[in-house]
Amino acid sequence: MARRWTNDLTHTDVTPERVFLNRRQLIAGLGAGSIMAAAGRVRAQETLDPNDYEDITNYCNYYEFGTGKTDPAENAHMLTTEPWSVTIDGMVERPGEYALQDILDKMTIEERIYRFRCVEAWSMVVPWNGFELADLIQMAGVREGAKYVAFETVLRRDEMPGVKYPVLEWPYVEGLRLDEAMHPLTLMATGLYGKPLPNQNGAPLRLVVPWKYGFKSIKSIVRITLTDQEPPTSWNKANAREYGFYSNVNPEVDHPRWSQATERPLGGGLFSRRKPTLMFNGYDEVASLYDGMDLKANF
Ligand SMILES: Nc1nc2c(c(=O)[nH]1)N[C@H]1C(S)=C(S)[C@@H](COP(=O)(O)O)O[C@H]1N2
Ligand SMILES: [Mo]
Repeated sequence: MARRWTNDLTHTDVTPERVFLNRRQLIAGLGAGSIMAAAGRVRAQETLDPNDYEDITNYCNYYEFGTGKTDPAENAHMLTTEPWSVTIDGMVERPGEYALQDILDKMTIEERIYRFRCVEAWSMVVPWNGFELADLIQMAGVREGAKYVAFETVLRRDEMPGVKYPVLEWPYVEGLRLDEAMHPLTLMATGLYGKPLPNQNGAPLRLVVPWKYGFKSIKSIVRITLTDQEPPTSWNKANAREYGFYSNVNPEVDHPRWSQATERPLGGGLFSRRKPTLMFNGYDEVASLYDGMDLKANF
């Protein structure tokens, strides 16, 4: 199938490469003394790739494993990710429990280098591996009248120490409008940086919607339900004033407690400078999905 999508990013945009280049520039402009002074705050390795791989995998949110920044990295190994299946139900032609292995056998895994921007204003460029959500939804077949797609994360009290705390209502749930879900940018990720997804990043299957804030990217998905009603979403249920259903990256709509006009690229340490955030995180090709909509009211 001819893809309706082209990437404007390459491996040189991936977070570790950018850090590497900034470091070179900075070091060129610094005297030896300031390099030594900076060494405590900046990694002194020749290449930063292994550390930056740690940055994206450790500075993560997976509240089912705890709310501390390092809890998911410490606890997520408890999650059993094999065997895995995804129930696809609701307004589909072929509802049922789909074994992940059967899904993967039918999908072409490709690499997608996407900007990824969290609501807390940090950003990265991440090489994901995965397949288009549209292809999975087509496998189950869309029934007439379906308008939304609801997603659910696995809930296992014995494997997820964070779910004894009522930080959120469990299981974690998310949702997209059907046209957002069918957009070729919308990815079901199975890996990152050329490796299988680490548990804390949502193994074995997580959503990536690169023009929306990071919390839309629901992890470890076990259920996908097509409906004609806007589905509830975890962060909206927790705080409707701060988190809307759409959650499109929008520099003109601030979070009630902070500005969304700029972002801080992650992994840079000393080299990290705020830069302007782009509408739809730079993915202009999705703008037509929202023609005629008030994106301040539908934040
Ligand atoms: N099930 C589940 N999915 C989740 C979360 C979570 O706590 N639980 N956190 C979200 C938030 S707030 C963000 S920013 C991203 C972080 O993804 P990453 O850790 O892979 O960078 O995952 C999202 N998906
Ligand atoms: Mo987040």
